[in-house]
Amino acid sequence: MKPKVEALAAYDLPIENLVVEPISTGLINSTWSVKNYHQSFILQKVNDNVFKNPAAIANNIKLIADYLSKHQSRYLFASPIQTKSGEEMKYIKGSGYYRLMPFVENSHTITTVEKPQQAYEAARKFGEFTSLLSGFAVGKLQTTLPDFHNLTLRYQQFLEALEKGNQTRIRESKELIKFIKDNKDIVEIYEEILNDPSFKLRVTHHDTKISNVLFDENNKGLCVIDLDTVMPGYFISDVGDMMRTYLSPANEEEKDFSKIEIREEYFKSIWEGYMSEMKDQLNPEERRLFIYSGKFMIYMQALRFLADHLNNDTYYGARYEGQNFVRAGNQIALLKRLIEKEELLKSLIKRN
Ligand code: GN1
Ligand code: MG
Repeated sequence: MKPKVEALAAYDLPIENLVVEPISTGLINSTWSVKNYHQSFILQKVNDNVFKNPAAIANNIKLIADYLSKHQSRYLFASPIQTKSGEEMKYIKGSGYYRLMPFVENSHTITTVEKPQQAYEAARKFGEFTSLLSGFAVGKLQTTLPDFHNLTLRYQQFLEALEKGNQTRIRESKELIKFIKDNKDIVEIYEEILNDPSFKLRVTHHDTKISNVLFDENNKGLCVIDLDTVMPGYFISDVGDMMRTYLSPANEEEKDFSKIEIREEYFKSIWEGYMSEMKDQLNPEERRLFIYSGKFMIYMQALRFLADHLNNDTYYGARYEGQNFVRAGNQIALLKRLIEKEELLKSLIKRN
């Protein structure tokens, strides 16, 4: 049996009539749509090279589902379906961990942000997720990816790649390497945050790209999905990745960097949407670093892509020679444009 079929057979479904189609999204996990005559599901394979402890994911999702059903029963939450033997995931030897979720009826996802309203809705939903869980003891969540957004460690890994990595690639990346080193103050601010008691650890999604929000027919946000990286974190991770992925009309794969820009009205929408749910939770010290969030996440992504390029693409893989070099250059171009507009963006949210 093929691994996918074997995984589906673990569930209480008539597998004969299932139509399984791949849904292309992330770089890390694989996702399929699974349908029969009456029902639709989402099947996902968790990349266990990256997530070494998939049981921690299942555990976290269950804790959150239980909390929300008790305290926020109206919140729509797509919990994974249990297998016939009551497991949250099915392990297929030689392949990995699979899980099945119900497809939320009348929902759709989008892959690019083309209207400020979409940025607003997504930011509102990610803010709501954290805010609804503000009474949940965040320490109960297990860390599904240790040091995922630990910028200090990411910087060290980048320095290691400079020592041990592909020498030719290191020589060719001189300018990008210099930019990363010249902007190390972004790492230093992160380290100040770690030592600042006003920065709170909250339930944080850590992957706030637009395709992780379900929208309804009227393009209102329904709920957030893909909860693998939900763990204790700082708000800068969620707001920062929204800035990284919603502000520019061109995404991280774009080779023509002249298409990368910062759209101010989208920035304002992220602020308004997020604050509509989080204004009572973020304190002034945190708010002061709202724009820093974007710099933090873009810089970290640039660094990760570049380090991976220098390490011969062992983490992200590459569909063409130099893909991670292009991605790193793209993120650096985005960061430069954000820095150019920083004062203007500050003025947009100053009165709020
Ligand atoms: C990965 O899984 P996916 O593709 O949404 C990565 C993120 C990066 C992103 C860049 C577990 O996310 O941190 O921001 O690629 N996730 C992991 O596209 O490494
Ligand atoms: Mg993800």
